[in-house]
Amino acid sequence: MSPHRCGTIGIAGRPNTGKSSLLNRIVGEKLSIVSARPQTTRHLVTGILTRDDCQYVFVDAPGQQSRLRSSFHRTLNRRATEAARDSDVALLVVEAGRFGPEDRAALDSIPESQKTVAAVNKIDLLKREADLIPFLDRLSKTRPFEAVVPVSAKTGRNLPALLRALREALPEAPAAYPVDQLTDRDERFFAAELLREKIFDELGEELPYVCEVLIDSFKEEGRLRRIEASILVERESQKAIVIGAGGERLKRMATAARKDMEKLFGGKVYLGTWVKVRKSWTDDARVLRQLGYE
Ligand SMILES: Nc1nc2c(ncn2[C@@H]2O[C@H](COP(=O)(O)OP(=O)(O)OP(=O)(O)O)[C@@H](O)[C@H]2O)c(=O)[nH]1
Ligand SMILES: [Mg+2]
Repeated sequence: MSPHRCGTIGIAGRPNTGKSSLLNRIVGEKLSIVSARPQTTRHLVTGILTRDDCQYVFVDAPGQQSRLRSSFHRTLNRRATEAARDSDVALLVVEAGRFGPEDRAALDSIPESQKTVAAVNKIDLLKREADLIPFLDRLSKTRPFEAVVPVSAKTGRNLPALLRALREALPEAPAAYPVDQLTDRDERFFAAELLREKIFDELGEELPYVCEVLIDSFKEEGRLRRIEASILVERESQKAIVIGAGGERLKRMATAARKDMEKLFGGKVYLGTWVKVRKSWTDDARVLRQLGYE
């Protein structure tokens, strides 16, 4: 029998390549929030896949970016690089047919000595499959990857090949987590994240980046989870936009978030939401600490 392997896989790549989508697809649960906008992920989120011969401990991370420079965004960039650096294997996620300066910067943040597997995601979007081969060739020349694997997080295509390649690169070790454990984050964390995802879905270009979610209270009453959450914004004008005319937008976001929470937690949820102004929280050390960014 082949030896049991176990280790951490730090996911890296520029924003929006589908890192979180890939993690969710692999573990089969929506653990890491996804949006069409870049810079959705802000925290390190662990997702664990346990197989007979291997336990894969994935760590999703924020995409590396250079546009925003507040102390909050600098913290995100630090997180983007530490996951890949501190893991047994780095998993670089790029988009099929695209390898630009931001991808290059993400790759360069992974030390040369680190074992790295490249996943070429979104192959379902390729118009001509034939274009893939030269792209894989070019990517292979940028670094001696352990493997370069084309995949689609959306359709699930070729994920078994990616898992095989990752397993090969992981150390021989017994499982580090119980077989039924999916993550190291608690329900409180996912409650905040799922509400934050709806902010990305609902709000225009800039607003999601100055919004944060704080869980003020999380109580289990029998089979009901009673959750009170605050959405932080930086200005009164932003608060009005988040709430929307007659409170419609806030209500829509809260309903969508509650439904996702009920699915993930497997039980009824009551969700109360407030919008609060915290001036310049993206540069306020006290608020950042409270949010877990320091
Ligand atoms: N067509 C297609 N779309 C995908 C695929 N994977 C991800 N997406 C979409 O790409 C967008 C970004 O996905 P995310 O998973 O949030 O990307 P990310 O790399 O985690 O982004 P950040 O957290 O911002 O760094 C979303 O709109 C996804 O639905 C894929 O395989 N095919
Ligand atoms: Mg993400």
